Amino acid sequence: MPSSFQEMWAELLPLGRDPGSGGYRRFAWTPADAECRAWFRAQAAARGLACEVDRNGNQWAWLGDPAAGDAVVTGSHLDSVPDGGAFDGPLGVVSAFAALDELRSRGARPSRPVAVVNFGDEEGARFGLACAGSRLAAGVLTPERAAALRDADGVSLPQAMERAGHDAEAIGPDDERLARVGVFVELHVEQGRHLEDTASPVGVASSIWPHGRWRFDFRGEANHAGTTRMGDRHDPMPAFAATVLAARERAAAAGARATFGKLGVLPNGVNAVPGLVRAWLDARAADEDTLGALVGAIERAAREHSAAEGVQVALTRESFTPVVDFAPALRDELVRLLAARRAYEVPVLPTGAGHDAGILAAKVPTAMLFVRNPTGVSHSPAEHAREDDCVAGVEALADVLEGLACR
Ligand code: HGY
Ligand code: MN
Ligand code: MN
Repeated sequence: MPSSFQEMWAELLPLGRDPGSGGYRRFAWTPADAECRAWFRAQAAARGLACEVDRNGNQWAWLGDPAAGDAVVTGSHLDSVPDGGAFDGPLGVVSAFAALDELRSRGARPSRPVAVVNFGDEEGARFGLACAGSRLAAGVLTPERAAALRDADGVSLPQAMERAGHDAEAIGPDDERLARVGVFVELHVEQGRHLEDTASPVGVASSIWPHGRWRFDFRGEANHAGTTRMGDRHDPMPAFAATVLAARERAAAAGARATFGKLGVLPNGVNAVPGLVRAWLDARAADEDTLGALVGAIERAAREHSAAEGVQVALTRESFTPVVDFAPALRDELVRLLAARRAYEVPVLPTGAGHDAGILAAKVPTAMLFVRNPTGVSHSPAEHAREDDCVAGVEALADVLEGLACR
């Protein structure tokens, strides 16, 4: 293990960690996010890399001249889901700096600019839209729509950026910056157990499942829990509960995923029949037809159960990310580069998790490396990767950067 990895990891570990849960709450444009960004700047400075923040709040650390173009870029994100793990995102950023250190110790001399990037607000935990930083840069999220995104306190994304000291006037497509990127490689902890079932610490991504987020508003009539007869109620909760069960059944039958993981209830009183249940569905499948059919079936179930309970239901699609098939030529090149140096097989695997690499793939050649996760658990404090697998990840990333940038 390059000692720099352990040092960086140890410095980052306490930032934004909740002492109660042990999970991370590194939400975009909060003080915890600012601490992570300061950490990134310090790592860039320690290596003499020029650090810049782009118009959408993404951080870049440059080795070589950014304006030269055709850069080899690597990195990931530092923000987290509520009570997230230590690895989802940070492993890619720490490994990126460590891989640059490894290149230096190998005496490798890049002939192309190399950059480490920290994309802002990848998880969308605060404003509801994942990969906001890369979506803005790629023009997939417009500044107008970004201005309409609000956190739980009603603060908009641009307002939060301004409050954190970023000029949000300038947010929007960043073709000029993306045009400097010749290739982007994101290393990420695997969010599943595929690699654990193999002898390989590192794999290469083939594709990202299409996925999206849908908001369901079940509206009924708030009333007294003790005096309202069961037959007189317009209670959105049973309609919601039946929809959750339908979603589980349909997703299991389709080999897909459906999750209601976030919920708001009004008035949210123990002794009140709710007037509103607002629930967010995260749905994913291997292909868009299956996903469309799944969400359609869940919507039909929600409507049927709502009608039976005498409540209204409204559906809003808050985000959708189409299937991403990573460029086969680049993917194969990564496999070749690793196979030439490493003794293990290099599995090529799809993922159901979203990534900035998936957003960038529409604009630049993009690839991903996955590092083995012994339990597969992610988006939880229990998320883990073994230290020797993290070392293998750094070495693999260094192999890839050397192969791409030093020829
Ligand atoms: O939600 C996701 O798939 C990702 O981890 N942002
Ligand atoms: Mn994540
Ligand atoms: Mn991630």
